[in-house]
Amino acid sequence: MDKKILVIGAMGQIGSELVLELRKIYGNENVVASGRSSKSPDESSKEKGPFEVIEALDKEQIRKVVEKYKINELYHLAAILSATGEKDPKTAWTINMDSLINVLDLAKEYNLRVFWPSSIAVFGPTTPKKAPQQTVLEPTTMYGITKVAGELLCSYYKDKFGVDVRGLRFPGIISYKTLPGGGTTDYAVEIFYECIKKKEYNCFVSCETTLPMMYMPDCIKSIIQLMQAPKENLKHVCYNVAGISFSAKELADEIKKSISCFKCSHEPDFRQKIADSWPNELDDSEARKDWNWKPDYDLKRMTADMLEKISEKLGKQG
Ligand code: AKB
Repeated sequence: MDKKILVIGAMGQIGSELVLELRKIYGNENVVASGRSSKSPDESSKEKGPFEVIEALDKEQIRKVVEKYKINELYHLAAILSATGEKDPKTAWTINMDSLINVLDLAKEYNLRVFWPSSIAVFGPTTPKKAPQQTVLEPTTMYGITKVAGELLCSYYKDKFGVDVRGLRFPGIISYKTLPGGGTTDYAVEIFYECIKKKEYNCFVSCETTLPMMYMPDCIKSIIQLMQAPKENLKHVCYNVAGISFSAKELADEIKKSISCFKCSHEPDFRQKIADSWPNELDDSEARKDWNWKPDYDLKRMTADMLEKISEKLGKQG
């Protein structure tokens, strides 16, 4: 059957790049992008294919689009991330959970295959620092709580109603096209912009803070591969996927190899506590075994590409 795809949250960091890739694979007209507002900083998703305004808390609005385009696959990317979630935990709970249950209900009704991103935020201080696939999930952030509850909800809909829902526990995602918004791992993107613009960056986590990260091309590849995998190969609803783990200092040092005058200082704020509660690394052996996952980018390759692309974007030479 031909895919008819809807992406909710298409204007965000992952959505803006995922829509382009899905349109390349499945055809522009078969991928409907959607965002909360018709006014968006990124016009490219609208120019090349269908675009609809969707507020993910409004189930009937999603239903109308599912019916209009005869959607059979839905990517639900709209969410409040960890740092913003700590400022307004109740709103984070409402947006993350109510939108997910809306999507899962519609998936049950219209037989949709669903992609939903989980996160390393499902882990907490009691998780081993190299987080296994199956381990203790005791997060200390509201965002993490919504991701654990979301994983359980996805499993419930899969087991009870047969919904084909698939998820990935993403590390911090590094990219240059669309900025991340409100996450703890955002420093790993900000550092590149500040380096190109000012040759200095005051990082909001300590130099030894080490977190799992992933470059956007690997993130997009992991989503596409998971969604194309035969259903019978998938043993978990949400898989650990690893990319690159490095400390803030290791990242700054790698940048200095290209821009020797770059200076990185550290002034930890409330996000340090969130970062400290997360693992340093992910064990993604189950993803490798079940659907052949393997990332392409290491720290060196990712850093070189980010510096080149952001210099181009800002019209400066590194
Ligand atoms: C965040 O920092 O909140 C996100 C995440 C790791 O899910 N980037």
